[in-house]
Amino acid sequence: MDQGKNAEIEYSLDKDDFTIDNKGIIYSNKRLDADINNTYVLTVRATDRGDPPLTGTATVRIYTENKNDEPPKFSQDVYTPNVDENAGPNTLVTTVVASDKDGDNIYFGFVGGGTVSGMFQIEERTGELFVI
Ligand SMILES: [Ca+2]
Ligand SMILES: [Ca+2]
Ligand SMILES: [Ca+2]
Repeated sequence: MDQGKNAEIEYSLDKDDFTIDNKGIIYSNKRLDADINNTYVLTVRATDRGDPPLTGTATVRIYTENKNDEPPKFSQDVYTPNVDENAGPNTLVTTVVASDKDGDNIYFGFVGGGTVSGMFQIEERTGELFVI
């Protein structure tokens, strides 16, 4: 085993989003967002102070764990379907569409609760809005 200077190791890595200190501890420089990127692959390098200096490398693969930090978003703020005035029961009025960046399942309902509002019913899973 090397003593003194040769035993001192300098660490570096190849991504700006992370820093490595002189003990080899890796820190993130920014908030990681699993919804944008759930894997970060870093190449870490250790260099000794020998003459000549020698280096070793390793790959660090970081998986970010998804949390439910994104609300569902509708495809439109306002939907303006037209329905025939004589539309009978079970007429499809429109389908509302929402997506969730976390990949969560989405359930539809009316504000105030429930899937029925006046003459209309919304399908909880599909977002289809019917006359009832
Ligand atoms: Ca997020
Ligand atoms: Ca998330
Ligand atoms: Ca979500």
